[in-house]
Amino acid sequence: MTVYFSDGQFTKREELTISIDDRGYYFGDGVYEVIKVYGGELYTAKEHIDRLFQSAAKIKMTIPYADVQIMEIARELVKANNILTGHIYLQITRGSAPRLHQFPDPSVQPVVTAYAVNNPRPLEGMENGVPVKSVEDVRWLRCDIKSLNLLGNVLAKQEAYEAGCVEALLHREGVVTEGSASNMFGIKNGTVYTHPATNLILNGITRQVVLGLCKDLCIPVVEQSFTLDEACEMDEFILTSTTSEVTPVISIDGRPIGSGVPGIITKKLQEAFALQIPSFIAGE
Ligand code: PSZ
Repeated sequence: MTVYFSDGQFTKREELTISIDDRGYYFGDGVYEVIKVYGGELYTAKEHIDRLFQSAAKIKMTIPYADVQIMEIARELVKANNILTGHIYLQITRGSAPRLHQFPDPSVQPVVTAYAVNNPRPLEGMENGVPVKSVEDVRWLRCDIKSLNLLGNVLAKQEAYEAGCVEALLHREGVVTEGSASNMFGIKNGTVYTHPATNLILNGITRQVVLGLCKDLCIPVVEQSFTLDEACEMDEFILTSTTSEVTPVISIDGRPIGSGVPGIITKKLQEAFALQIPSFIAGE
């Protein structure tokens, strides 16, 4: 039995109801987070919950819970669903009210929904690397908000999939921003380059972990944007996300990166990443 959290309580999936008037449904008017679970433990949960509150504040929405309560809901879902390796999905919409663009009356409470699923680590992609396709980034200018409005991301991901790639490498007029659901890093002559955490990207929690690992490993980092042409000339390329961890990118638009196989710095970062996840089990 799958246990969800909805409307202030834990509910069976079959018994969960969402209103037709939910603003998430009409407008994508809400924010969300995905938190990874390793060995039954939440990973970087505080960072994700802090970002959830920041996203909510940026869209002028007040979450009807304290951060510790959100953490407790996430923990409870892990327990109730026996999650070992998987993730929590948590979303908050501006509530349910007749369809008008302007905010509803303050008495309308935001709707918090969450669930947990088992989901194995994507070891094949992490080991062998993945191809990406460049796609024009046509999203709005507040990509720093983890908003439910994902049409730009969805269309980009689909375009990549149709080209046989697993991720879209987004660029604004030739300047690389991020992936449709990941952050992008290039490595050239031993230095790691990635787009700075501005309004044009989501400042990924995994991105921040990887930047910390670079520091620990004395790998120089430059948080500066680079072009699509420069991306193709990198020695190594990486994408990161909560579920993809550190995944090597082996080609862009069919052009191999470096020698077309995961590189040395990529492997170093993957190793360091694996060592800091809770309950790390070698080879899992
Ligand atoms: O399961 C999945 O496919 C997931 S879980 C998280 C994501 C995808 N993506 C998060 C994300 C994103 O949507 C965009 C546009 N940029 C960067 C990221 C990476 O953020 P973190 O590392 O916090 O997951």
